[in-house]
Amino acid sequence: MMQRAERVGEESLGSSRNMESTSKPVLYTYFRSSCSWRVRIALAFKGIAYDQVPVNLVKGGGQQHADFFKALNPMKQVPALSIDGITISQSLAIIQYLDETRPGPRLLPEDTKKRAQVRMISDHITSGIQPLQNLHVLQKLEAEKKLEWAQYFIVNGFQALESLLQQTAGQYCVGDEVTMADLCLVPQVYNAVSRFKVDLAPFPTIAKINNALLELQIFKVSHPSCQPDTPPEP
Ligand SMILES: N[C@@H](CCC(=O)N[C@@H](CS)C(=O)NCC(=O)O)C(=O)O
Repeated sequence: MMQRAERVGEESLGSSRNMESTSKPVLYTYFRSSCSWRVRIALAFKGIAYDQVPVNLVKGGGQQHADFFKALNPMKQVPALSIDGITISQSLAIIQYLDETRPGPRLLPEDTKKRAQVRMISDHITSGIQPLQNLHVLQKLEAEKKLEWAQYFIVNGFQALESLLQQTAGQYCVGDEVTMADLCLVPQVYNAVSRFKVDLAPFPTIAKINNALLELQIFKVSHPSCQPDTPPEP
């Protein structure tokens, strides 16, 4: 029997072929995926209504490997966003598309130096930390090595990030406005603390910015604890 996400995904895929650009975007997402959370925050920031199709990354070997999803993202990773007649994968590409096409406050600042700093911090997290502790990588390691591996690469990345943020931060990662860098920071910290038990005490700047951001509604509504595919509390 077809899995729910697969069935819903195929229905969404079918209907998206007929979608006008005015249809609601469809986000392929997993509640605990830090990369999906980045995009959920961006959608909330821009005030965009959207539908979610959950792609369970662990159930039955992972629904990211299902044919319907491979057709959307051959890399077999969430997120993917179907919007305006195309499907975009890679969270930063999605966020930048939303920023360039939707009105409202910008996630990439006008100022070129600040924009470079936002991209630097975003890339630092999305290229320099998250891929090294992604599910696919950890699945290649012996069970007893996984935690140590993930902690090593997160702590290594956070040590550099702490120094970078000391130069760029105001209230948030770059100055006092929410930017794409903040959308990368909060999910990475959540992942580090909740999943890999990383101690934030050596990273006071990261911790302070993270706490400030978590007070904002856009981070609350997109949080992994309250998504349609979040399992009920045990
Ligand atoms: N660079 C990609 C990374 C996407 C990614 O790694 N997604 C993870 C979840 S956060 C995933 O789908 N992993 C599935 C797997 O490793 O099998 C992005 O920013 O969207």
